[in-house]
Amino acid sequence: ISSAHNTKITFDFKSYMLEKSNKVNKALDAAVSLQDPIKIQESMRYSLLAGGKRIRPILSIAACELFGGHESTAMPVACAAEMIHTMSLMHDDLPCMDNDDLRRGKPTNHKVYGENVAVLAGDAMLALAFHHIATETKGVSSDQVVRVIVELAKAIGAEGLIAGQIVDECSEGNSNLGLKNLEFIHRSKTAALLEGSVVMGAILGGGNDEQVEKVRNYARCIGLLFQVVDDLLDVTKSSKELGKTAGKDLVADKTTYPKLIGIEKSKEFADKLTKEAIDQLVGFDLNKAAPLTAIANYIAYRNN
Ligand code: GRG
Repeated sequence: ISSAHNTKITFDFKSYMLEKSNKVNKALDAAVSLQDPIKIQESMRYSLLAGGKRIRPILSIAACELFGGHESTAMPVACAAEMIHTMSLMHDDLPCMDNDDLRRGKPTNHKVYGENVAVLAGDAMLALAFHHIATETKGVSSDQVVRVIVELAKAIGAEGLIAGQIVDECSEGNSNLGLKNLEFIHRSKTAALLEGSVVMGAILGGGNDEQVEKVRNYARCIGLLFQVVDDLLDVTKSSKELGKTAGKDLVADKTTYPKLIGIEKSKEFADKLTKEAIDQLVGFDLNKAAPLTAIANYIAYRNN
C-alpha cells in the first residue's frame, strides 16, 4: 500500500490496477465484437483478451485523471494503446521475427490461427486502434483528438516502435551492441508506446504544453526503467536457474545493461530513472499523481 519514493500519502496500488484493468478489459471486449468474417475477429479477440498487465491503457487513464479528466474520456485511447501493443506482440511472435510459441501463457496467435490470419488480424487491430479513437472519443475538442492521433502514429511508426524493432532485428546475434544502440532500441521499442499512452491521456485530460512535457519526461524515464529492470531480473533469474554465481546471463547473444555496465551500475541507473520519473510529478496534486508515482515504483521494484 505504500510507494517507495513517496510516503506522504497512502495509495492502494493493487486495488487500483485491478479496478482499472477490469474496466479496460470490458471496453476491449466491447470494441471487438464477434461479427463476420468471424475468423479475423476471433483471432483478434484471442490475443487482445488474453490477459496482460494493461500498463499502457492504465497509464493513459492515470495521466488523464492527473489533470482532472474522466476515465471514460481516456478509455478509447487506452484501448487503442493496448490494441497496438497486442498487435505488435502478435507480429513479433511470428516465425519471420522471434518465432515464439507462447505468449501470455497461451499458444501464440499464429500457432492457433495460422501465420496468414495472425498477420491480417494484427493489421486489422492497427486500423481499428485509430478508428476507435476517432469515433469513440467524446467530450473533448476535435483538435485534441487530432493531437492524440498524431502522437500515437509517431510513437509506433518508423521513428518509434518500428524503429526500435528494426534496429533490434538487424542486430540479432550481436552481443556487444554498445550502450548507445541498446538505449536506442529500448527507447523506441518499449518507451515510445508507453510515452504515447501517457501523453495521449494528458492531452485529453486538458494538460497544457508544459504539463504534457513533464509527463512525457516521466514516461520516457519509466520506459527505459522497464527495460533496465528487465535486464536485471534476467540476471537474477539466470543465476537462480543455474544455481550459480550472480552475473551469469542465460541469453548469451543478447546485449543487456548488466553486461555493458555491470549489475551495480545498472541498479544505480534504475534508481536514477525512478527518481527522475517521480520528480516530474512534483507540483501536481499529490493524490491525483499517486497512480503514476506508484506505477513508476512498481516498474522499479517488481520481481518478475
Ligand atoms: C506497431 C505497426 C506496428 C508493428 C509492430 C513487431 C513489432 C512491429 C514490434 C515488436 C515490439 C515489441 C515486441 C516490443 C516489446 C514491448 C514489451 C516491453 C513487451 C512486454 O510488455 P508487458 O510486460 O506485456 O507490458 P503484457 O503481456 O503484460 O502486456
